[in-house]
Amino acid sequence: MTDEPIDIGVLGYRFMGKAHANALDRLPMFFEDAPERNRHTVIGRDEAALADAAETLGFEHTATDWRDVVEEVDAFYNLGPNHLHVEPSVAALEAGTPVLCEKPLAPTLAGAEEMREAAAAAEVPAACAFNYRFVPAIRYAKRLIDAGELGEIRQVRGRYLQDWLSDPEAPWSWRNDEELAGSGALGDLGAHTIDLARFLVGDRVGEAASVSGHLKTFTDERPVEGEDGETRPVTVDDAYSAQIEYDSGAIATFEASRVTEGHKNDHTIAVHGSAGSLEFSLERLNELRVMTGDARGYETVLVTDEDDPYIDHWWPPGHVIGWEHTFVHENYEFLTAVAEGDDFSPSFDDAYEVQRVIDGVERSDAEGARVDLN
Ligand code: SOE
Repeated sequence: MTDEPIDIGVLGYRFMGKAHANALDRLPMFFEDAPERNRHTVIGRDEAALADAAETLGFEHTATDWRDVVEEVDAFYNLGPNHLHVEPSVAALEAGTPVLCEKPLAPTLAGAEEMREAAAAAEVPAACAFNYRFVPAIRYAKRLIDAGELGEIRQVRGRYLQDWLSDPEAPWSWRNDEELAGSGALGDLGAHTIDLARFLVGDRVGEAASVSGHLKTFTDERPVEGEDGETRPVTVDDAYSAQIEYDSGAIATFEASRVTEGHKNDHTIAVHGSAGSLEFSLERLNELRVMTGDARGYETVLVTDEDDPYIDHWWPPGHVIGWEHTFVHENYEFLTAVAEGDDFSPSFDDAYEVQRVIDGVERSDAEGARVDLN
């Protein structure tokens, strides 16, 4: 256990940078037993934007090269685009610096393997920021499943639907490029669902044993922002669907899309067993629909009681929490693992298992057939 404040270096300061900086800012007031931490250095390329970000997000220093930071801090947050996940994270781990890396772990399975091996050699916490594991209702669902309330797990059904790329004129970004992102909706959104299923039922169904998948791109090129008339090709999926069979014989059906009109950030997962079912929706993240025992239908449980996961840190029952709170819970657990030298889950090993399924979906789509993952 270290008593010195944990100096944190963060690569990236936009969407995820703000989500994690906000989480760090909440810890003193709501998680009094969280390890002392310090927003030490924020890393980026544009010095002017970086200076603004440092002030807005509360960082003491700025840097334009992660190589100057990863050995100087006590924890390295890699919140950069997917193509920047491998090299900086491996360098930090080789320097003995714990890492929190945004999902998906890497654009490719080979890159994920390199990160997993560096984490195994480093023996410090190496986390992948699958933040939906830190929703109280998801933790409540895992308690029910682990207690056997659903019986033998047979099916998982998950989908993650967004609409921000529905407009073919929505500008091109790194998320549309296979070299930079690895995949589209599959890795960006599907990774969350694949991991969440593994978190909820992995102990009972084992790992994914086979997968068949399909990738679809509806818009093949997109305009480059600020470059009148210039377009770039879209080389990743707008949508994917997949069917998985786990070691136990349980099956899963997953899909995700970034072109589903009318769905903003619609992540749902359902688990069905021999003795019951449960369903979760991110759009109603304080609730869990549960059917167990002799119930004749689903019951909606409001997961905001003081003995529900994390809720005692926040407000009285019924004073609901939101998306941003999952990052507070995740940062609390990660920094506690860093301070106490404990393991952290979801780890790079967990994230590698997600990447194995992503790679399987890509191979199945390319081959037009189901593929074994073992
Ligand atoms: C995509 O728009 C995205 O930001 C994902 O990258 C995040 O992981 C998800 O939580 C919200 O949507």
